[in-house]
Amino acid sequence: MLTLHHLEYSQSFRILWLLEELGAKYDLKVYERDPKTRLAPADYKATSPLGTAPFISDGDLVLAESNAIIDYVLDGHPDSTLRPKPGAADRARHLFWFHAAPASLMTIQFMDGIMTMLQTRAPFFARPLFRAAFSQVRKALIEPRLKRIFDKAEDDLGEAPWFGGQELGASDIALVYSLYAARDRDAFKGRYPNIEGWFDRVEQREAFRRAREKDGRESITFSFGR
Ligand SMILES: N[C@@H](CCC(=O)N[C@@H](CS)C(=O)NCC(=O)O)C(=O)O
Repeated sequence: MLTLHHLEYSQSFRILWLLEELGAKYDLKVYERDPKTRLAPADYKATSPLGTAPFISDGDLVLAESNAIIDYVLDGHPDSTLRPKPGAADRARHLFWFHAAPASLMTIQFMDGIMTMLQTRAPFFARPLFRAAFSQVRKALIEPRLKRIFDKAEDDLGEAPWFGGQELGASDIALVYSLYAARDRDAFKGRYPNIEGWFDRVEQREAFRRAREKDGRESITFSFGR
């Protein structure tokens, strides 16, 4: 039986939602973050191949990396519509958003998070210097890149309801954590109506609601400022 090792407030929420969408049979093990470091606890780090969340175990297999897990799980559900097949109209759109999620969007958000962390953890007297330097980097690199991604998301969701195209896809699941993280920081309000509509559609899905219930936390995402 496949076991999802789910770390609270983490990217492993994607896999929880995926498994619920598929109606898959699985065991769920939920781990709390270390109260001091806010990282994964020691027993999680000891078993996860990269020390990160998510990871799954399935018999002798232990697998990390969200998108590798999504592909592995979907290989076991060949009739699922979550991955448009080669040649399908939505195939390229699926590939783009499925890969943009970790490669372009998450990377930038992670850099931004690290800067927030450095800013809040720097010695008090050094904080203004950090803030000034990071503000430059945010203006020159982080904000324009995020804007390009969100503008494209807004355009694409004007053409079809899901990142996967006409149907919910694995790309929607791959993007969910990043988009909630951005929404938690007020990235969309009033300026991105199609993205806001996507959140409404996501939250109407029974499987998403079940995943939220099993997760049991007040928010999906982790805040680096916490
Ligand atoms: N590229 C990886 C990123 C994994 C990752 O950074 N996960 C975070 C959770 S949001 C984590 O494990 N944080 C806790 C820690 O580093 O101890 C994936 O998509 O699975």
